[in-house]
Amino acid sequence: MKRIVSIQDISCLGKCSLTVALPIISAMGVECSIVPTAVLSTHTMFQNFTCKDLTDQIGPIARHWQAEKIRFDAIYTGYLASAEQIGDVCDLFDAFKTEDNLIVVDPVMADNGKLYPAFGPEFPAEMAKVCAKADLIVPNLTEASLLTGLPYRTEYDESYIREMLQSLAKLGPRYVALTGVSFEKGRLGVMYYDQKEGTYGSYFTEHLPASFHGTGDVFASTCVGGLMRGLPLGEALALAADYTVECIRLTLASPEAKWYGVEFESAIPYLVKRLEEGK
Ligand code: PXL
Repeated sequence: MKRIVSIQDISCLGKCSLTVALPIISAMGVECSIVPTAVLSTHTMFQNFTCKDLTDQIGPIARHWQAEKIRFDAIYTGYLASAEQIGDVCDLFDAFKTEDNLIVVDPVMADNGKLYPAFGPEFPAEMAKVCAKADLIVPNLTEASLLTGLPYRTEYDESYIREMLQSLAKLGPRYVALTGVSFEKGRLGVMYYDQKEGTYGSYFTEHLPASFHGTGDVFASTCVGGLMRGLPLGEALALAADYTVECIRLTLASPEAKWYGVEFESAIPYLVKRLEEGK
């Protein structure tokens, strides 16, 4: 069985980050170790959330694992709690990177044109250092704009997305997948770029008329799980997009769920079936 480590926060309520990554990656038949970057009462879209930053645990956890000669098939980072812990996360990458494992960075920090409340304007430059060490990054358009300095647009064409992908690739990662891309009303998806081969790909699916918290984490977790199950990047991204849409579809009936995340649990049988069909 493949083993990965996911580095992101525990939001105790409001399905996102580790409370989403763990069950999804486990359901995909991949062992998921964790390094919690912080413990929060809820994600940061709630008012008055509590947050205990766990920066001081990252180094000791990594050193213990090194002493135990632990190896990971992938390292997957999501929400990092502070600029202070960026150096520790980069050190962990250096400690566990091998010739054949994969570093996947979801540079979680912003959406809809705005940084998340816990981050200051210096944070995107710090996140760029994490992206520089990745094999694959999966930003949304807001994060991509903050990482590259290119303008954030809600109306664009394919040349803007290609420019964004190339600019992101200059940060370092071989593969870049931009999420939340839409060239046509009613269709939403992902466009990706392989810097080494100079090739592009895309996958679009239904754009359902709702947005829920935590869907970026559902997408990234599924993509990592798919890659670990041996899917090529384009298929892992397509599975991630399809599963995310399925989760949203199942959640549409309860619109009060907006800040509480999607019903990814109910869609797990769909995910497992898709994996089985791909064999
Ligand atoms: O879903 C991304 C995410 C993860 N963790 C925390 C967040 C957010 C987005 O707001 O606040 C704590």
